[in-house]
Amino acid sequence: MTNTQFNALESLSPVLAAKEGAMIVRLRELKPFNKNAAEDLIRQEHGLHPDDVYLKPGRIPHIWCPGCGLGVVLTTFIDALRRKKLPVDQCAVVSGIGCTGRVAGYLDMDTYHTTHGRAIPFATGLALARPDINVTVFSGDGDLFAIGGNHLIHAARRNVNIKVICVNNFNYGMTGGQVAPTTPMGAKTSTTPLGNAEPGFNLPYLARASGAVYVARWTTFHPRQLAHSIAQTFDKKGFTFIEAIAPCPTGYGRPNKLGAGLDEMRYYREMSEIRNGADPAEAAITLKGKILVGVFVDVERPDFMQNYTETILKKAQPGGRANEKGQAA
Ligand SMILES: Cc1ncc(C[n+]2csc(CCOP(=O)(O)OP(=O)(O)O)c2C)c(N)n1
Ligand code: SF4
Repeated sequence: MTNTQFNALESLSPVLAAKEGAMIVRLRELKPFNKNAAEDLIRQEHGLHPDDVYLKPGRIPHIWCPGCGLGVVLTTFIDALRRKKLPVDQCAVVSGIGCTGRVAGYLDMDTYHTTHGRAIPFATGLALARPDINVTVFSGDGDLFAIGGNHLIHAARRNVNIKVICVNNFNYGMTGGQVAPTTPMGAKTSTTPLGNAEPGFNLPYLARASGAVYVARWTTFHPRQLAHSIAQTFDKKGFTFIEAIAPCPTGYGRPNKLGAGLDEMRYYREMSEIRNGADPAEAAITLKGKILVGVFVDVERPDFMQNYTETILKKAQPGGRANEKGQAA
């Protein structure tokens, strides 16, 4: 029930509204959005920030908790767009569900907030239909590697031309800090109060083994390197994967006594070791161990579109099978 509906009910029957009010979730209504009017207002109040041209000012303030690392990752993405001078009408961002999935709602370009785990199949369709635009998938570790894990490995195997940015905060942030496939063994979450009994995925190793042509990992303590990596992926053809480790003081920091968001960031600074070119097999994350960061993989191989064109499309043309041994044209 929206606030307007609730207020109408309250004016008709305060008793019923009070009774219902305890049970009904009241949704925050989004004000009608006029970008020009919003920008004018911002200009009058404090002037436009250079990033504002990439954001929907009417959608701010965002929903993220104080100290959350998501704002840093979003800023590095904008930084990369600016460095590459990529026009927003040549970009699309697809995200799944979760705190990270909210990124799609804040960017002022073609963005799609899809269902949980389905950002990659959605982006695959988009990338195949519009090979001329830059398609980025922005989603959480739970979204991409739990419910969406199968989609990710197959898109990497096919080398579909999409750029994946996975924000890894080691838990399901949005739904209450449950254990995720990235939670390090021994770490506490709301569903593993005694410690996680399972090892977490090594995301760069998994992405590389599945076929990604570019694989990097940075933390929010490395915004410049992260922005540089994101910009590099814009120039690559094929499936690229960047893991951005980000503090989630609410879901992960609290049970693991990592302190506030800034303390968690300090922790990542202390624990990170930059090793560009390292074998992703060595990049597993343990509870107290070092966190390898850097660009681990940067290779070339034909992307899905090229393979599909060579293998099927060309042969499907009249006379296209003439060169096949023993086959009539
Ligand atoms: C099919 C389905 N299952 C479960 C959910 C509930 N759900 C919403 S977000 C989420 C986890 C998100 O975790 P992650 O992708 O790590 O993102 P974060 O919130 O940490 O950024 C879950 C399980 C859902 N929305 N849809
Ligand atoms: S729950 Fe975690 S990931 Fe979600 S907004 Fe809060 S700090 Fe960020």
